[in-house]
Amino acid sequence: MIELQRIVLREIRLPLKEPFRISSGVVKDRRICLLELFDADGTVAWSECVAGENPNYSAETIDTAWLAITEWLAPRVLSKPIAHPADLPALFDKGICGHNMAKAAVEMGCWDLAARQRGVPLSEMLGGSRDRVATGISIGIQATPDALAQRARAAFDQGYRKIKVKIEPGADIDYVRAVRKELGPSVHMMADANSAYTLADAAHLVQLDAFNLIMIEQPLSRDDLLRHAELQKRLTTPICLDESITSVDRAEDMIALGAGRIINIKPGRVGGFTVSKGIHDVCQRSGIPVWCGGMLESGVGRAHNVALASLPNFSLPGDLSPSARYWERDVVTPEWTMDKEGMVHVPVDKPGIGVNVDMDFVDSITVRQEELRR
Ligand code: OSB
Ligand code: MG
Repeated sequence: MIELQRIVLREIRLPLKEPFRISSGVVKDRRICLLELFDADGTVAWSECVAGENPNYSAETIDTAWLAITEWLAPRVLSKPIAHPADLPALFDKGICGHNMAKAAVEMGCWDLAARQRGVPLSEMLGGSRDRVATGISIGIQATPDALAQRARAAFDQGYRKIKVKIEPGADIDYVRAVRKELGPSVHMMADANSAYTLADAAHLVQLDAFNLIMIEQPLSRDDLLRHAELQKRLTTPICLDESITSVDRAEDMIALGAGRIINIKPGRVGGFTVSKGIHDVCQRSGIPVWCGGMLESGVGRAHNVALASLPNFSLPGDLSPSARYWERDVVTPEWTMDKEGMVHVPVDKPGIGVNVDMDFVDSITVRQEELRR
């Protein structure tokens, strides 16, 4: 039983080691919202809201999420006991449209809390079955094909098991060709367009079929399921959807329409772990592989993603980079590391998320804080 007494919201500033550029925008410093949740029984849990500074990936931002959590979501969880975190989507969705990342932040915090109350790792609470998860890297758009190829080479040599490169019109075919040439024919490679194309670009995108990519992620707009189905008919490369998949229903629609053959699950995008598990299960029944995407999370968000990625149908490497890829210093101890085989270890011997939040460091980079009480 969860009986939340208070939630502390913090906004921290975490500078990226280098800017991260995708087709829809660039990030230099992350503004990250962390939640600290306090139960009546003394249990304390953590979660991270993955909304960005700007509404380029989805409609949400850190500021809309802050509003949604303080005004609409926190009051619902602070006012009554919750038997199980899986009950939260129903509690949140009644009369509150959208705001999936805000909902996910509260819901995922409650999963960590419930796991800690039971004394089990979050991965176990979620139904995970692995103690190591394979990791891929996501490389932002670079100035030249050669610069991208050098980045990809360094990442592969570090052990990453999947190399994803961001593409956009003007930085696509030549860039992917250069990476494939550098890495050789057998390395798992993919491209992510973050909705940069339209169906009118189909003939152009067909050129990517020459590079044996394991998938192309989100080529068209988020709402374009029918057009993705049309594009998939023309491509041999499997389409993977990211931005488009915001619910279990939408995943079923993708499968029914043939709009994609793989799903990138980001728990923030779909409203939390309950829906993530639902999508995972629907895909498993339909033979659709899934993998865990990333949103430039700090070590708190990473913990939640690693736990989710330990479920059985997460059969492709996730965007689960270790702390040092993005941060000079992460907010958790121990920091997240990747072994030489490109695997991140699931903290299966610790309750909840399995890492500690470095409070002194968090305090030193907190720029806004609000306490919400019962
Ligand atoms: O489309 O997967 C994406 C980061 C921000 C917004 C969207 C995306 C990404 C990434 C980063 O690809 C993956 C990571 O966190 O390592
Ligand atoms: Mg993506």
